[in-house]
Amino acid sequence: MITRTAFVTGASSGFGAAIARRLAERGMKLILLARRSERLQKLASELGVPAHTIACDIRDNAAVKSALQNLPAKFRDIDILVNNAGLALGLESADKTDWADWLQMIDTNCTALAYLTRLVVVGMVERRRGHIINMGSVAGHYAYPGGNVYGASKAFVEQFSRGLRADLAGHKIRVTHIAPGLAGGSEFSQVRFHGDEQKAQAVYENTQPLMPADIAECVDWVIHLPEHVNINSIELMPTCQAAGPLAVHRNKTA
Ligand code: NDP
Ligand code: 8X3
Repeated sequence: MITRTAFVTGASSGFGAAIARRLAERGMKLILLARRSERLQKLASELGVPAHTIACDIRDNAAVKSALQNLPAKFRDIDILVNNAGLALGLESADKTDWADWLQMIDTNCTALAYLTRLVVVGMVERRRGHIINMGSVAGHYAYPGGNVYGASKAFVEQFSRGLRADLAGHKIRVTHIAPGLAGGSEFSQVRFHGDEQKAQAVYENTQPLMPADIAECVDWVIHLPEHVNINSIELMPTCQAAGPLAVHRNKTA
């Protein structure tokens, strides 16, 4: 049996690390990308399958291209690309937000994801084999105060996934978009609130959020369905979460 190769971005933490562990349990070879090298090395040493690490900023096009061109031979044929690296920064309303945060979200969640996909999909088309899994968010479906550019970046991920489906359906390449809701067990909120632990923890207070293993379960499921089955999109939330009503602003009465 051919051992498949999966490329997981954002593997140093949260969803990405859980996905890597799950796919390693399935015996896949892994390519792991994130900025924090030590974390990747540690994870790679624990997986028990061949793993190649790429420690770089995914926004650095030249570094990403060079890393792909220099993949060791046994990792070159990428079967599964999990575009998971991403982040939210800030929860301020549009008039108060930090422009640098907006740019970083767009560069990471949209531009870098599209660039890596553009590079990897060429080989998939040549081999007529592959599965691209893109990590979106419920924030791309439902607007909430302060979600502005983060939500828009995740809406990009969903529409890009649809576009890829349209392009790749004839090449035996599957594309799946996964949109999780409130999820703990990762660094997402610490990153969003720039290291403010109190604010980060408040997000999960008195809830039972999704956990990274729940997302890994979805990835594992869509990959292991028969190859003629393509799950286009999954939206999942913890049971304690649901989409809220439309917002109506009412003027205060005296
Ligand atoms: P984490 O912060 O735990 O993980 C994010 C991962 O992305 C890390 O491995 C980080 O690695 C990597 N990353 C971020 N920026 C870069 C960069 N510039 N270059 C390379 N790697 C980068 O969060 P989650 O696991 O929760 O998030 C994973 C994905 O899931 C994200 O796309 C997020 O938007 C999405 N998501 C999260 C939800 C949640 O509530 N947690 C819900 C819905 C979607 P490093 O810092 O080492 O570079
Ligand atoms: C993460 C979920 O609701 O914080 O994408 O935007 S949310």
